[in-house]
Amino acid sequence: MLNLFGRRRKSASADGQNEAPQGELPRHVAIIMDGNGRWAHRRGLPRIAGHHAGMKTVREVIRACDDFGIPCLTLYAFSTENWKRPEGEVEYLMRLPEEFFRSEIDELVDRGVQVRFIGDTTKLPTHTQETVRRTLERTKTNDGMTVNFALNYGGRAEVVEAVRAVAREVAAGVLDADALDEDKFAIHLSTHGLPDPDLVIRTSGEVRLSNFLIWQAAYAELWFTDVLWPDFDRDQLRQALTEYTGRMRRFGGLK
Ligand code: V07
Repeated sequence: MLNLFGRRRKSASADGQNEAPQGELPRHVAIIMDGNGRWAHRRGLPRIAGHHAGMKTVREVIRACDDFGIPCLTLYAFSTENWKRPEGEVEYLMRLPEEFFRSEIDELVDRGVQVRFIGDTTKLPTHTQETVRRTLERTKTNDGMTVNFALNYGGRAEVVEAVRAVAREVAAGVLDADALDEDKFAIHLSTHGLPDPDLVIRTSGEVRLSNFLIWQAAYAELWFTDVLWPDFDRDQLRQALTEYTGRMRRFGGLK
């Protein structure tokens, strides 16, 4: 059902499935989607089967965030380190954006989701870049939640790129080096226009940031789970959010 703004209304389902935890929700959730390979291995399946299952979780988590009213979600889909994986696996991963586009774009548009990308997409195969372009094109006028895919992303590389941009401004005489501050610096990051992540989630038991949003996550709450990414679902997300709102209540006003 469409509301006055032509957007689909969030329907409160009878089973409470769509209900967000009470309290101050994060404005931006960022997720390191780890454990696809291990999930597949445990089932005697090839790693790519894990990535495929992981893509279904991406769909479910976007739906859940939209239903809960989380305005922004960033997903670490491919890191600059991931090129070191076997060639066949990388090739498969580079097809996932197309597959996702094919099966999900209508629902994303219907929900008013705006898709963005961070990372150096110019180094991706042409067919992947083409999907990135089409996805941006199809969702650019949407005014619902933002889903930000990190593709060929590395936090340090992003910071270095921003430093380069600042250095160019200083060299060109448009910026006084002493006038540089955190806000003026952050303008040059690829997340410009998005709020900093309030909550970073990592699945599959690793307790590290692994070069993900290192500048932006400076004040983020961190939540780790042993659940493998393909097994992550709405209920785990709700758990993470419930813990987040609890922490906010306890530290209310002090942060
Ligand atoms: C990828 C599935 C999720 C688990 C982590 C790694 C594998 C969704 C996308 C995607 C990318 C662009 C886009 C829409 C969806 C994706 C890669 C890997 C490279 F516009 N999942 N997913 N891209 N995995």
